[in-house]
Amino acid sequence: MGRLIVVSNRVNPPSDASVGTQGGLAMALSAALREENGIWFGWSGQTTEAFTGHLSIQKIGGVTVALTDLEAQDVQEYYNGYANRTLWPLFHYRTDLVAFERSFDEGYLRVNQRFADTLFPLVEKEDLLWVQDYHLLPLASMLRKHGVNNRIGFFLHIPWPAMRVFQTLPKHRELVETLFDYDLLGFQTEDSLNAFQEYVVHAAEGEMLPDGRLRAFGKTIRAGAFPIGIDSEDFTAAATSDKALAFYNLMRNSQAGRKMITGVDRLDYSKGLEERFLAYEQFLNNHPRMEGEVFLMQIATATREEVNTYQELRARLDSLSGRINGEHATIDWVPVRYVNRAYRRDELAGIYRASHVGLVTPLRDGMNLVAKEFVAAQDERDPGVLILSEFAGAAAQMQAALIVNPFDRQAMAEAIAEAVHMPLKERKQRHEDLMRGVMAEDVVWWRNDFVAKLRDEGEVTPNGDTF
Ligand code: GDG
Repeated sequence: MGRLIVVSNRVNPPSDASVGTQGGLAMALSAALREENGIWFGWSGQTTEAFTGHLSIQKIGGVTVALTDLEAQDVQEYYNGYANRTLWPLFHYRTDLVAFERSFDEGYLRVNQRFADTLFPLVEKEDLLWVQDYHLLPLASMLRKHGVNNRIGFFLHIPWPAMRVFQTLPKHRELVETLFDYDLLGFQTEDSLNAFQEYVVHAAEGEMLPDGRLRAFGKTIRAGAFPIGIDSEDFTAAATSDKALAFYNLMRNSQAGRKMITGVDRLDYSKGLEERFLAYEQFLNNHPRMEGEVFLMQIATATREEVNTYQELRARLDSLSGRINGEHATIDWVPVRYVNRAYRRDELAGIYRASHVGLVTPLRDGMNLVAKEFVAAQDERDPGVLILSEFAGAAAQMQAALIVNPFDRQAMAEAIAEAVHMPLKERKQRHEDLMRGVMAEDVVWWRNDFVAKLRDEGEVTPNGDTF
């Protein structure tokens, strides 16, 4: 059996130095790579004066990683540009924030080409390739031009947008055509899968075959929904570790009997943080008796700080949290604790466990792992309540949460009130339901399902057709 080669923008297998900070995805991919003697290929995070194509191959935490440097201009145009200023907002339905610049386009294709050029000499006949996320959409088509005939799969971690939204992207058709050089495309949800199928059928003159395969541009591929999970067992264990317990106690002691409503997000406009703050303010206005009885703990770790939109969002959130605190705080109560620093994973687990309510209210999200982590970290004897946006991919699997429309401020305010007052019996019932799904559909289930489908079905012919 061939090796597994995972390709992603950044490569982050767990090393001893990073224990406690790694996400479940990195853990799950690393485990597969260790088991299958695979390679994790991607950008080192470093820049060089001129691109050399040199690969640094090393073992980190038992995983072989192959890293390439990029030029500063590459990072600017490909990563900060096309990936994070064009595709990210577009795929999250924020056409108002999309920047189309020719240099971004060129940089994106150049970096994908550089990835393909440096990766292809490493590929052996039986290897299976698995490309991750929106940074690398056209990679397979460039590898095919190098004569790589191996199975190549692709998984999109973010939503695939509705057809008319996607069509606002210049050269949308060319981009989709490159996807037909994969053998298997994975989306987070049926919703994203359907949106992609709709584009293929209605905008690319393609067709869906009776067995679900998609045919267009003279090629046939498979596509499916593979909802990603977390490392559920480990996360549950982390929530009762010493470190988590210390954080749990710290939180509970600082709560003074008040109920804690918690949000944990990257500081990103897709996460609906402003709408969440405003809904919480609405809740305080609707329920003045709750003043002094609850507080919002929002952890929002800064990301993509080079991109203006993120700096502007941060400034708006600073001012909004300041305003809510200014209006509602008393000398012994602060309604919003707004924190921009990052915590270790086990510390986060302790914070989730000490929470009475988890607020996960993105405006759009491929999946949202925080929703699953929140559930996994609860004490089943006295579980907190999850409030979840209907626009998070996770909502499809987590209907036992309080599902809300994050654009409806009043409805969110009332969901907060309902969660704060929910009787123990109902909380336990909902949690049991949610926990069953989180444990069964974890990250290993996700990975195994995708890899098995990529490996097992059909022979791949040189022209990319699968029979
Ligand atoms: C993309 C898609 C999809 C957050 N703050 C800290 C911290 N985190 C961790 C969380 C969670 C992860 O970051 C965030 O994952 P999400 O799924 O919520 O969101 P994205 O980063 O946008 O991820 C998303 C995901 O890919 C996987 O496919 O679910 O839809 O957008 O694990 O816990 N971790 C630590 N300290 C923090 O302060 N250690």
